Amino acid sequence: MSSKKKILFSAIQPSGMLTLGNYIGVLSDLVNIQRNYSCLFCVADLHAITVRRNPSVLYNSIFDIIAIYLACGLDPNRSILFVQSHVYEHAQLSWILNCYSYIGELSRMTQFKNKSLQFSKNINSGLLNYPVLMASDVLLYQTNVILVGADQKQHLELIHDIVFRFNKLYGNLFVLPTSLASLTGSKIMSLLDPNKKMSKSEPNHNNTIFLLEEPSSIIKKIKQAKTDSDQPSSIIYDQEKKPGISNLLNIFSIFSGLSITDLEHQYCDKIYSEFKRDISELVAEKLYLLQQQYFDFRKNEDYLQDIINIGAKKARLQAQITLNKVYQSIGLPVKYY
Ligand code: ATP
Ligand code: LTN
Repeated sequence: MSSKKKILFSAIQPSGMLTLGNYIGVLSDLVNIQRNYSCLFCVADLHAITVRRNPSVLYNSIFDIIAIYLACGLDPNRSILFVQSHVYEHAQLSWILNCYSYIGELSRMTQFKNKSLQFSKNINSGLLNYPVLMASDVLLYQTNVILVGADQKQHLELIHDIVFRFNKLYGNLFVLPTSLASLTGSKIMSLLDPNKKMSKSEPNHNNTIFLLEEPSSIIKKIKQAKTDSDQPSSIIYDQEKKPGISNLLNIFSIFSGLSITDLEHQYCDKIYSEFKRDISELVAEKLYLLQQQYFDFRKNEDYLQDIINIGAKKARLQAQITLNKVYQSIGLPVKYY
């Protein structure tokens, strides 16, 4: 990695089938992003075990995500691609940072509250400490820029609080990261309830487009997506009054490369069904191409394993430098290998 470029970190949990939200949030612009930053891409498997998972499903999802990253243009010679649990320093730093995080601030996190309701029989302390592990992911690499979807804002604020707290006590040890919301910075919303985030753990699959979904099913779901009830129908971006059409305009804009204003002009005298036909065909076609690339990578698990072995080695070299500095600053002896 070139030392002149800023360091960018991004991660995806292997918590289910990836969605269009994940794609637009963090995967759609990887080629450009790698040109501009020194990148680390991580499969956040330790984050995923905050919820009970079937071991073989979890194992396979980790390799699925590696293959998706590659299909989206991640170049392993240019960027570091690794699995979080292979770099032990994440868990070590996380323990230390837990001692600098407060139960009050962690229990106020919206994601913690939502997941506690969703998994009310398993409100484990990993769910509460989840954002501290996320802070460790980022801070270990002296990350300048975090690539995350717009839904992670609250966790980023917590990372800032931890950095300020730690740096105030021990000097400027951690870099204060900023966030890069890819392309539009949009949060992609659920198809049938555009006031809710599109999520892989959503039980009603009609709300979500999965990256590996059949083209015909993608077309059907977009055609059924909730639009707004104003008459006559108008294809105008207005997040508050027209959340359904605005969500589809965001998606259309990313997939077509056209601005939202261009799309509004192009469809000013068209009806919702024509608009939906065009966007659904475009999304289905582009995702079909992505799927072909994905299947090519996914069938060679040995190759994927080689990539993550190399990625973990490179990531550890960087992570150990930061962890040693943390040890020294808080009074723990450093172990030299
Ligand atoms: P879950 O639904 O299980 O909580 P998730 O998809 O929200 O999963 P991750 O897999 O960890 O969580 O998300 C990976 C990245 O994709 C994150 O940076 C997240 O912000 C982004 N992302 C997820 N959903 C959306 C969405 N609807 N719109 C934009 N970005 C998203
Ligand atoms: N919590 C994130 C995934 C994640 C992450 C990270 C994102 C784990 N560690 C570090 C950016 C940086 C989510 O989207 N659910």
